Amino acid sequence: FRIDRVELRRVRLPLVHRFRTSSHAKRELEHILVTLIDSDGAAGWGEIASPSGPFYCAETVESCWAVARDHLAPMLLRTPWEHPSELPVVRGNWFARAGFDMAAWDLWSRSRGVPLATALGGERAKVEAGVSLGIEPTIDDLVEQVGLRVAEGYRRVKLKIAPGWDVEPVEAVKARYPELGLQVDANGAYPSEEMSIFEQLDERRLLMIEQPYTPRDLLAHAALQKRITTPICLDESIEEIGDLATALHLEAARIVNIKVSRMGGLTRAVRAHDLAVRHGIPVWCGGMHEFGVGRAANVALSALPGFTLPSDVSGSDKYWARDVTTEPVVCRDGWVGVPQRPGLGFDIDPDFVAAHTTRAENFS
Ligand code: OSB
Ligand code: MG
Repeated sequence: FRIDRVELRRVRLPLVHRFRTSSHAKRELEHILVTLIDSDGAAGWGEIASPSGPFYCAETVESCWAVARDHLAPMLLRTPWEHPSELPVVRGNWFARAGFDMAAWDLWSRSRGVPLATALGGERAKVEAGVSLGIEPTIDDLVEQVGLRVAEGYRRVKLKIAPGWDVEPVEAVKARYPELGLQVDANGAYPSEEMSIFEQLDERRLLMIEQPYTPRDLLAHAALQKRITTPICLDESIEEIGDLATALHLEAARIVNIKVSRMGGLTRAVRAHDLAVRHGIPVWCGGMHEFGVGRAANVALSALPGFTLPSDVSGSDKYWARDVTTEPVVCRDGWVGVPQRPGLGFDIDPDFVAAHTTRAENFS
């Protein structure tokens, strides 16, 4: 492939429901859509789903825009490739790279006439989806949110927790929905010495506890995993394949959340999947409130055999009144169908994208 033109668009959409994690709250999201146009005029789409501020990870929409504009786009314009794994690389900047990698996979799989899921090694026709619920003003608000999602058919719910919002909300949801699969995500909000909260949560039969401590403190996660029987799941800790190898060696987790954005794209997400599978570690696909483009990539990735736990690939309607794709991603009874069309399997809605674009730049 020879890329003749790269288009970058910052697209802003309002969330249907405010989302609050241990570190920040948001009402609208601005992601960067990447379009790669090859010498045959074919277009591949990718999404840079970075949060606006450096709270989940070090990247921001601004940093991604700068790296895409100053490095990734110019490097790609002068570097031909045959497979997405050959795209030029920079250090770090995973979210920015993920948008280019995704667009390359879209192009590549469409040129071969296969669905993206198949191109990645996926085998499933549908993937199980859960929902991730933010911190709500009150426990009643949270229980109401859980009720809405249960009524929609989701059978696995993840609750964001933070110091002061942990055992109580978990108890309340468990009491009201005892059959629901429940897991929690701290986004690294607890000090590495904190054990007692997790010992209390350990008695609540949770599916997993995600990222209790700060990302680089793998030793703290390993110490906690020795003390509790609930599996620890790592998210922010795993950016490079080497991070995963170290975490597995230290037994710092029994489950891994694989995010396309956090791993720098589908190529490395598949590698992380393969390594986890070799170690007998189940994985699931995490989300960054992706628009339809990134969501389609998450669905395709979740079709791989090691993704045996429900992924955060909820239907578009959980996030947006209308998505950037002509058809939304739909979840029925907790399942999302894997598209059978070549490539991402969704078409972009150009007018809707244009109407929500705050900034655009093209490179050739
Ligand atoms: O930690 O998984 C996370 C959203 C933004 C930043 C971090 C996380 C999340 C989610 C949302 O949990 C998952 C989704 O529904 O896309
Ligand atoms: Mg997480």
